[in-house]
Amino acid sequence: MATANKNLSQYDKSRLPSAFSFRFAIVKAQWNIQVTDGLYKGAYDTLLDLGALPGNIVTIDVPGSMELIFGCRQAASISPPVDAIIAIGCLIKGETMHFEFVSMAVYHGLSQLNLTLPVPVIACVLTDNQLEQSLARSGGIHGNKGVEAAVTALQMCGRDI
Ligand code: DLZ
Repeated sequence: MATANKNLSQYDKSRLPSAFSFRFAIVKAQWNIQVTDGLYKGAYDTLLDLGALPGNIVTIDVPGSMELIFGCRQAASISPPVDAIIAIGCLIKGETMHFEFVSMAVYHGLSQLNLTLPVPVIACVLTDNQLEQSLARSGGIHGNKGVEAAVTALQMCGRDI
């Protein structure tokens, strides 16, 4: 899982389907907005680059990463339906156990959604010790995890349950 010294943002467009006919939701947490803005831009621009239409990308803002779970449930019920949902958040470790509890709860909640919703939910939630690590992965020296999430979302589109 280590990503040190790797740029995560490279993808080979020729090996991916077009996103033209698919609809996406991006659910974005406002905490650590500097980071989630960068992740959002990476995901949004990549979906466009892969052929998605701007009108087929729905954005839902939620306060913090804990609320991503509910936001994704909301996204799964919009009409016309979306084909994939990207959850964007950034959790940064503080001095208490809060980080551990929230990180576990968020990833557990998003996993549960993948077991219950008819649409895939892609987790793009950074869990870092320091802000600098998150900045490096949201458009910095380690690329942009939002780009990776958009590619993953496209790869998960069109799969019937
Ligand atoms: C409360 C809190 C803290 C301390 N840290 C973060 C964080 O680093 N990243 C994040 O996305 N959200 C944080 N939150 C807010 C919680 O996700 C949530 O919004 C509140 O606990 C209210 O449910």
